[in-house]
Amino acid sequence: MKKVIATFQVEYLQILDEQGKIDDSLFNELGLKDDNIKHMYKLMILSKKFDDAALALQREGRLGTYASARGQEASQIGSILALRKEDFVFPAFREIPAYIARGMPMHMLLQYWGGDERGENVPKDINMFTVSIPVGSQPPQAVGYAWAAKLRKKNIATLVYFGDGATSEGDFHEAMNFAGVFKVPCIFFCQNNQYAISLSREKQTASKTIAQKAIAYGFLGIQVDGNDIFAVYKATKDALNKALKGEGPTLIEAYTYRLQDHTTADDASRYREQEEVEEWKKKDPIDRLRKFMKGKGIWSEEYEKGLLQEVEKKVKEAVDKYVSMPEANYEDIFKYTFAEMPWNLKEQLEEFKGILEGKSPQKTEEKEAEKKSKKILKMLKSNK
Ligand SMILES: Cc1ncc(C[n+]2csc(CCOP(=O)(O)OP(=O)(O)O)c2C)c(N)n1
Repeated sequence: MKKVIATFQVEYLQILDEQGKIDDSLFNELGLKDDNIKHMYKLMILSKKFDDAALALQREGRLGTYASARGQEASQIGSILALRKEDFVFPAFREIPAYIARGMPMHMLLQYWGGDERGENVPKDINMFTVSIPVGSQPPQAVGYAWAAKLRKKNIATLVYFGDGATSEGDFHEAMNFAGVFKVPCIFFCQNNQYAISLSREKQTASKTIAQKAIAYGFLGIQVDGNDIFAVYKATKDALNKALKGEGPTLIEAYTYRLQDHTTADDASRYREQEEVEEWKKKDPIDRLRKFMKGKGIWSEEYEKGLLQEVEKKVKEAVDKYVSMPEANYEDIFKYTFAEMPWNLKEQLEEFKGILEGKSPQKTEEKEAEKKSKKILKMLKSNK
């Protein structure tokens, strides 16, 4: 006998199209006031201006490298604004707009990309974890946090950001499986920006969508237009409400595009066509929201001018603060890794101090070996 025992479908959500036209009934459901929309727009512009400043600083040699989030502002700001302050967020490394929207001091973001560990000392009230460079390492942490919250009967959810590339990591699948089985209040938020450095989405996975991966783990996966801030906002709000009702996780695939290079160390023109980039520029999330606001009568040239002045001032203050900070202490690299420094890190710190004082590690090791052999000799002699 043969019969179909499972079928599935994946929903796609768009509320605001590329021309700035809205699906009225879906939009009205959101209950967003004009001020809420202006707030969204302001955060997107602020993120974009910060991005421009960071790229300029990197070119001047004042930042080590930088991972631009240009093009992904709607995905990040739409999702983070749908959460409550107490919901805890786990970023990957491209979540600058999300950090900004949560109120992270912007000079600290520059410190991080400038190699200064003080930038990783995220203020407690931001409720956001530190940057995760190892791809896919943060979903298990987000699931663990959410599970702990559930066991402690705390009414909070977590949201974890990751890219399409991270979905090929084992950690992602372990986290998804665990979340499905234990119904943890975790929102998996994949920014499918079409590339993992030079690897295209088609080469990343044979699945038609990333959203459908949730089905294998027993929960809902949805694809949203990641350049539509309202669709992202709705999908995240729905996922949050579901999580808080005890109905478990959701995977949201935000279908978007990275407009810049992977990082400043990359040259995207080596693996993607300029025509493709130009096509995606037409879908720019900021331009789209502006078109909508203009049609609604809540945007004007005058308003934009005032906004730009306000935002540029904020970015300049952050840059000035960053460049005038006292130099970082090398001990910070060791200090900000664990709440309490473990013995092996203490040893490394001491060794590093020694190097700075002019003792080469080899010399230190040789001295240690000499000390040990003298001790053994002494023991052997005393045994005789
Ligand atoms: C475990 C691991 N492998 C490889 C890398 C090198 N690396 C850094 S970013 C990246 C691509 C990540 O792509 P994706 O998850 O789609 O995120 P995106 O960069 O597109 O935001 C890779 C392979 C790394 N940081 N960690």
